[in-house]
Amino acid sequence: MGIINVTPDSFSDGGLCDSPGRAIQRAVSLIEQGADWLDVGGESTRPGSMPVGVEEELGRVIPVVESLASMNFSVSVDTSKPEVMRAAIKAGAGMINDVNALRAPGALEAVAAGGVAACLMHMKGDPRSMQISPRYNDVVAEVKDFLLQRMNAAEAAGVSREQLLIDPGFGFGKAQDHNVELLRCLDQLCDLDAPIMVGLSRKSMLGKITGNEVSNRVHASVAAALLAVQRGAAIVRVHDVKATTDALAVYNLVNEIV
Ligand code: 8Y7
Repeated sequence: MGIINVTPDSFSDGGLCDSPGRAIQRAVSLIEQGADWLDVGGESTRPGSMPVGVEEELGRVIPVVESLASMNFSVSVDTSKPEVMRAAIKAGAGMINDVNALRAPGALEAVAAGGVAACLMHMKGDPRSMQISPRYNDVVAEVKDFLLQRMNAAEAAGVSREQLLIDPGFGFGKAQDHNVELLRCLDQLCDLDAPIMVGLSRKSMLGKITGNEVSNRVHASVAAALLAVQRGAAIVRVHDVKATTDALAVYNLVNEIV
């Protein structure tokens, strides 16, 4: 899954597209590089970021979704707002990627009515404060428990099990040890019986390991994506699509995955 950020303040400028035209150009390029999905986002969720209004987010995201869907690309929309979810689904989105796991009032209903896929991501706290000393007794068990609860809530609201994906939310209310433990033990999420999606691309977890700035985290990101796939991830959300698909081509051939 290739990342298309239509925000002026995203964490990694590699995905930055400040006009619909540039977003579409980047999308076509990512598809050519081997992306199966495009994740379009209009609100930055990086640590410390401020919320964006509904109208602002709709204006950034919907024109891009309409164009990409009309080109028959599979479009995911990164949003936590039910209004944006409904408009995105109407515009042709096939997936809602919600870092808030459909906890906003009306979000579960929007996905149930739309019948599209939804990625439920774990986040402890909110983007403003989540990186202030996050604590867990057992990070893997707690993330798993949260995801199971959200899957059950989704099903109770009429979202079918087949619509759901799950994501441990690397960097969302997690210290370095938590992130590493979650990647090491990612296969334990397979018990939940939903496809696993991960976002590790260029994240500070990789900066802490390598000492590299955001602009120089491609190699570490590719390694992390491969480790996640090896442990059961079905979708990797990345900025560097060509580097990742090349690595996965080697991985798949050696593992006889056609
Ligand atoms: C993730 C994500 C971000 C992630 C899913 C970034 C929107 C920060 N991270 N969605 N979004 N998983 N599902 O660095 O890890 O891209 S935003």
